[in-house]
Amino acid sequence: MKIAIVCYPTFGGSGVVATELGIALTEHGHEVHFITYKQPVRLDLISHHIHFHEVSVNEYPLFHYQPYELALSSKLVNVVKQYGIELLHVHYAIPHAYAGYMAKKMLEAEGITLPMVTTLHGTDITLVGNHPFYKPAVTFSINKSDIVTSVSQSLKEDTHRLFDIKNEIIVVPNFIDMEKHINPYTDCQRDLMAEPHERIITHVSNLRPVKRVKDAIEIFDRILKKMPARLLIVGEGPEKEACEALCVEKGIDEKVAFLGNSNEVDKILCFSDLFLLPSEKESFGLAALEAMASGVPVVSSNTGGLPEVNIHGVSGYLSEVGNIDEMASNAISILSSDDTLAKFKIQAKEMAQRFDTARIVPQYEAVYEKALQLVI
Ligand code: GMT
Repeated sequence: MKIAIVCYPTFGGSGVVATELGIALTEHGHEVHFITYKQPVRLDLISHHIHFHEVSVNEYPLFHYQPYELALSSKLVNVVKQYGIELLHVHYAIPHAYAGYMAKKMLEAEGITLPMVTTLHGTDITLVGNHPFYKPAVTFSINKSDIVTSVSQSLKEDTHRLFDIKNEIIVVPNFIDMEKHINPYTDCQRDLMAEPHERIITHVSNLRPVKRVKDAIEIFDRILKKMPARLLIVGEGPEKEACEALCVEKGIDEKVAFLGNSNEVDKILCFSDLFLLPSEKESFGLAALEAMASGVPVVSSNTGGLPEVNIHGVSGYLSEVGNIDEMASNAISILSSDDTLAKFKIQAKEMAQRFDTARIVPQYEAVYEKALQLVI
């Protein structure tokens, strides 16, 4: 099948999932065309079945806001016609489902039928999409999608609660290639980051307020009072400065490393003992799944889709959002004994197996088949 994928090309989970999906689809014999404003960060274009089409928006002084949706829908029309695309899969409703629907209608006027699958990822529904500025357009474009999927049961329920959605929402969870997480590193280079007796605790996110990175620092501070440890914070975002200041204020700044955005998260996870994800909202928590796949237990909040991923008492622990004391005591209970830590590491990996690429990508292929049938 010739599939066009529209996504955000950044480090965000939705872009990562879209990219990994595209790559996996080419391994199943499909031809995939990524259409976005920059080459996705996880895409290295090594296969001739993968194409990347850049959407450019010309600056024009009249425009206070550049019309990206217009450029995207025009690009979609051109790519669909030039390459004979059979199906469009848009990740993240805003503005991709909207632009996709416009492209679909423009093509329809030329006698070309293009089924559109929209995957909802989280903030497009729970944070941004339900703002009155966007809600009518988001509701419209979700309802006009041929098939809608969500990355967790929790996000499906949130979508029905927050929007008047007429069509069925199919849950297709995010996934991880477990084969790539059979630890390929003989030497994790742990000694670059910590002393042998220190536990390594990691947090990976876009450092936005919704991630509650300061809670992660508070949890780490409590762990540090019980055992030697290091905290690695991976990612860039608006909370970074305030978090750095909090570490200085607590006198723990020498124990915390801010590593910035990284394409080598798996290498960092390779030597991590525990992953912290105390988010306010999290439709799925791909970062938690990536940690689990690397055998890193997760202490997280119990918001959104996290309980579907991180299993309490098995792959880690869940607590109410903001319950820093409980999260710290759960972290300490995992980290205090080598045996307990080893048990949680094994169990984290086992729980990640449920989301192996081999199990989930065929679910997307089934969705595509269904979408094709719908428009015949
Ligand atoms: O977490 C973010 O702020 C980024 C956001 C995105 O759109 O890339 O992540 C969302 O989609 C991910 C992939 O499906 C999910 O794993 C994240 O849980 C979800 N984030 C939120 O719901 C806050």
